[in-house]
Amino acid sequence: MKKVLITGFLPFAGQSVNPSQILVERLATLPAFAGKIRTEILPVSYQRASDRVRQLLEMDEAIGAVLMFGLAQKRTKISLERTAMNWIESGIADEDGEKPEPGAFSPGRQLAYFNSLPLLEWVKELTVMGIPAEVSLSAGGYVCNATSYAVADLLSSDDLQRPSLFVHLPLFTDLAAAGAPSLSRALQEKAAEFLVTRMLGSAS
Ligand code: PCA
Repeated sequence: MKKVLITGFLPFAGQSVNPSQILVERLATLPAFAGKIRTEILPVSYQRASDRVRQLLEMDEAIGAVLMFGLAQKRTKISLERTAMNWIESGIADEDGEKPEPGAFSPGRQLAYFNSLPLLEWVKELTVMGIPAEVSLSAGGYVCNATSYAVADLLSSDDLQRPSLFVHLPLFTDLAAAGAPSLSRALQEKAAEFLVTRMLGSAS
């Protein structure tokens, strides 16, 4: 049985929590997924996050798919990212103080990867479950996109044809400022479980 590698991110930019970390740590405790998932919380660092996921994928051949979560605090829906771009462009530094000029993350490599998992179907299923969800065309130009790109680029040259998916999450409503974009923790937990199940079904 193939496992799914599931990643979240540590808090960044002075925030005290990252919902992706909380959701991933919760997934690791669920009996339904015991033995089927490997979880990891990544630092919000271009270099260290991509090095770590690469290391995990190279270390563990039982990993058959990768599901990554991160925070997109201006969004109100669970966003399934269609693309992973070979581009960094952000107004803020990462947690190592790196703030590269806009440019390629991996110079000379493919410009972008487009996800061919059935994202629209999954969005429809989530919507039927009462969970606001969407396909998003860009994961932005910061560490989430770069990490997603690093994984897609690595897996593209891998014989195992392992799929990956990046999912951006809104803030939890109970942790967001009044009126700020958010989505309830309960719905985000349900969405995360659904996506793990679908990725387990897609693992190769
Ligand atoms: N969100 C950031 C990086 C870490 C996270 O959770 C992003 O969208 O790039």
